[in-house]
Amino acid sequence: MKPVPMRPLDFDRRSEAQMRAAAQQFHEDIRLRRSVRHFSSDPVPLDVIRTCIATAATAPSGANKQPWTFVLVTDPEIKRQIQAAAEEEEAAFYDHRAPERWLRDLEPFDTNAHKPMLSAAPALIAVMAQRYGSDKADRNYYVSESVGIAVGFLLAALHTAGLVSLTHTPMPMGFLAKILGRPDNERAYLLIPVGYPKEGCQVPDISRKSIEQILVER
Ligand code: IYR
Repeated sequence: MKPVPMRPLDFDRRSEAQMRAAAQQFHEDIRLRRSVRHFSSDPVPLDVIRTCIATAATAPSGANKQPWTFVLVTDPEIKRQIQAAAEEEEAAFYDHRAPERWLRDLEPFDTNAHKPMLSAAPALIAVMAQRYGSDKADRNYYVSESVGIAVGFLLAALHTAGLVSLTHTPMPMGFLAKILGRPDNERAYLLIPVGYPKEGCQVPDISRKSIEQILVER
């Protein structure tokens, strides 16, 4: 293998005051992001979503394999098929698959097997993780870590652009690759409805853990 050519890093060192202000501003903005379950059907500018997906694709990944595909779904008939298949899995989850404790933990979130947001939201992004590349010998590494980081970038980009989203994980998600006609190396990782909140949209009044609860310094 020949070494990758190197080039200078594009980096402007900021003053500490600039760093503090930038860190604080990003925190103040991203803390307002919430998972939204009630979507308006207003159309969204798809070029904005494409730019957010391009942002996701700047994420670091194992050996720079970029083991992800983002399927942007806006076709009402495909959204309807996805909703029907997701609701079938979710019905089994809420009816008998989920252990008692799991259902109790979900109670504050007012979730159930009905997923109208999958048709109502103007766009769905199906995030696919590539288990391997062009063939099985073309290995990918740290796939779930890599795709998870890319999704973090995506959620932040969507929020920054002024859109709301939901990280939806119907289980199992095998139906997605099938409906979307994805190749065998791809597995559905997350399904993300994107759009505007429905008028009067409510979200659970929950808080995040404090910095003292989550930060250990040594
Ligand atoms: N996938 C189900 C259940 C669900 C599970 C967890 I963990 C959540 O944080 C939310 C929902 C559903 O989408 O309803």
